[in-house]
Amino acid sequence: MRALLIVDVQNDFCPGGALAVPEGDKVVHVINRILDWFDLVVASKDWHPRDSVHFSKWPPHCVQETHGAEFHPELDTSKVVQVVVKGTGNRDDGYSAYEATNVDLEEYLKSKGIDELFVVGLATDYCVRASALDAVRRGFRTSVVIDAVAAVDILPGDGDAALKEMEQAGVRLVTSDGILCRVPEKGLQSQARNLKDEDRNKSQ
Ligand code: VGL
Ligand code: ZN
Repeated sequence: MRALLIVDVQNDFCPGGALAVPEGDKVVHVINRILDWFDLVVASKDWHPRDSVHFSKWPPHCVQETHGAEFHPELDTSKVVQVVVKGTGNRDDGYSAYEATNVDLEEYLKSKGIDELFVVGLATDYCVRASALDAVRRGFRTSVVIDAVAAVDILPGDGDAALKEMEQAGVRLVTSDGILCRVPEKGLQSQARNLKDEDRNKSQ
């Protein structure tokens, strides 16, 4: 059973928000496009109290019950069966959805028979990274959909470095096209090669 984890696709992480990820909103339509492929869809929210030591590192963002903490208005949440909230205490924590305070995400997913998790959302170099690494540690077959994530990139290249780190930890990097074709892209390439070989054999 396969689940999609939508990480922090909230107004404050999108252009115009308090901690905007460059092109953060580009992930929205990609996520909407792949939703139907999953048995279960879960979404996380960064959900901070007004006063948090987390805000000594970051501009205040995703404060509980504010507009900035709401999902992006175009995100299709109709298939989301569980919202998990994290970063809810006055601590610098909650980068991983597995640190959610309203639900034990690992227990929840395992109780639903989920063994395969696809991670999308914001931001590649923080909460997507932490969530995907935690998923691997907890024994889920884990993939990140690389065209459905975007990075803060405080230093240029942070997002790419995070993807590389995740891959080295055992996370598979996939694309939404790859998912919608239901075969990995390498598979497509080798299929194309086989076809060409067949053509050659016929003409010989
Ligand atoms: C995040 C920085 C601070 C994230 C949350 O969702 O990636 N990044 N809080
Ligand atoms: Zn935060």
